[in-house]
Amino acid sequence: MDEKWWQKSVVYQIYPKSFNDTTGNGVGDIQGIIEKLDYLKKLGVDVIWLTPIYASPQKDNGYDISDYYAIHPEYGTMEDFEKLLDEAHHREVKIIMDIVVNHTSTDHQWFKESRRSKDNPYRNYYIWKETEANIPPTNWQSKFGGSAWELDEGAGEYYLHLFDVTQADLNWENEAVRDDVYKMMNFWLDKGVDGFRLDVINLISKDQRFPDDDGSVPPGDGRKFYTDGPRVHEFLHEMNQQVFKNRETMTVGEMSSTTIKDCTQYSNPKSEELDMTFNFHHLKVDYPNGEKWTKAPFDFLELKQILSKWQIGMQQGGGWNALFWCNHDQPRAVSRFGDDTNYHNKSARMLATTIHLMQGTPYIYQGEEFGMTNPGFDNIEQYRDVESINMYNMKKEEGMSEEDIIAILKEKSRDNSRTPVQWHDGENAGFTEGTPWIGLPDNFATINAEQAIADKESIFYHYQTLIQMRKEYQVITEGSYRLILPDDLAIFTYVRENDQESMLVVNNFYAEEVTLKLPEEVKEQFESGEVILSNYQQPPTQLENVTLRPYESFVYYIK
Ligand code: TEU
Repeated sequence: MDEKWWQKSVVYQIYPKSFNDTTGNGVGDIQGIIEKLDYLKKLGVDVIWLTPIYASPQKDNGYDISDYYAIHPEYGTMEDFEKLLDEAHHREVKIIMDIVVNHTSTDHQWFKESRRSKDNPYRNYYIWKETEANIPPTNWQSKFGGSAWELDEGAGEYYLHLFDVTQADLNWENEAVRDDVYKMMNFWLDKGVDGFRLDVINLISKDQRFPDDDGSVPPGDGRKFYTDGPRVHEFLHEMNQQVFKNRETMTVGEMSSTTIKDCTQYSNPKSEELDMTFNFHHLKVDYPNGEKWTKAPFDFLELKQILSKWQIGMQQGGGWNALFWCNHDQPRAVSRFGDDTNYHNKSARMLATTIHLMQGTPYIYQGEEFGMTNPGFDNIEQYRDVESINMYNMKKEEGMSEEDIIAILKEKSRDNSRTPVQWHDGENAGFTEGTPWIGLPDNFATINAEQAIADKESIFYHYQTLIQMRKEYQVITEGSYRLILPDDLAIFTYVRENDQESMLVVNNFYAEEVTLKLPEEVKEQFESGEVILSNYQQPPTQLENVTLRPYESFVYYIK
């Protein structure tokens, strides 16, 4: 295997707005990130992924960019950013930027020009359609609710926005758009950034017929006409040739509602598109019938099945997975798949082991390394996210009770992961000396970074160990993957294997004790193996009828 540096790396995602505020304005900033680099170095991560820090009206916290070449003033200056790059590189930590090129903010100069007139040179930078009698050009729905088309009175036409109405989709059919995007990406790479996370990059190519969705394939919101669309592989190959080729970059594409087939193509080095892909299928196991806005437990068997299918499928197709439980759009992992109250430490460590020992590049979302939880906001006033607020209004209109809506938001809102990082038990958890832009859960008194560093048994050190293991054990990078006990209702266990080494990973996903009944051949294989990781102080010493304790997790290894 021709190994790439990012195959042995672990990435740490920073959502700057909620990371660390040094100015007292209640919003995190670049200097705040610099302050915490030594902390990240102690954790051992190799790469930082910064969510968007470009100039933006912040309707979607920076995913609505108004100037790709400028830093959002609340976060600091270009000098601050250059300092961050230097300081990170000095510590051998790389930085990848989040690039949002499916859409721009409607405050972007291109859009301002575009809406002016039909013969403006920028008109064709976006997707404009004329229709009769105030009916949107298609029945496509925005991901944040409502029609994906907005009538611009001045322009006299509709423009497409798959996300918020202030996030207008760029027209990738237009070569000038593509050239401008590549130029901008080269600008950041020339500055020294180490790569990109590409926001919803599999949505950039739309079916140019713009048909109505007849609903024959759920969810019938139009996505089948632009997800992994007709020219997406062509565009990404072109981007690769014009931007990434002959550089040591790392690129990860965020793929919405995608397929294994497409993701192997995006990330197989032979196609020369991207290095790896995020997909979200394993994070829809608590969306009954595909519906996010419900309150539901997660389907454990489905979770195992999906993760395993992607492990095997991507390996077979020569692709590469990004591994993750959480990001800034997802609820906190320990609250969602673990027990954030009674088994906080055990379940968070168990979840970390489960995902980190798979094949791919693991991502840690800020605060996950010491088990930050959902805040449990029970009043709509506490929510900030545009998607959550839209949903609240829509459900209200549909007649759902306040109580039911809040119960859903408490579990599903994107704000769950956007609360400030809990650094210590002091005021505002050490995030800001001002008023934080979004509230914090009370549990920062006990769940915080300082406490985690002081406790040798903490979640933090468990992550630190997992990061080191990836460097030490080649089998984690290149080994095959085999799911054991696929039908077991509580245990997620798998084997990783290469010519020299084997690893047996065992995880109890529940608070009840359960007997581990491994197949004979697995027990034999690991009979003289040793435990190299565990979340209990005394892990089992053999594999015959072991009773797993609540959220118990351990790893057997044999060479
Ligand atoms: O998210 C894309 C996306 O489709 C989501 O995960 C989205 O949050 C979900 O569908 C809502 O239910 C990316 C960014 O990560 C997200 O923060 C942005 O809001 C979005 O793109 C638009 O740029």
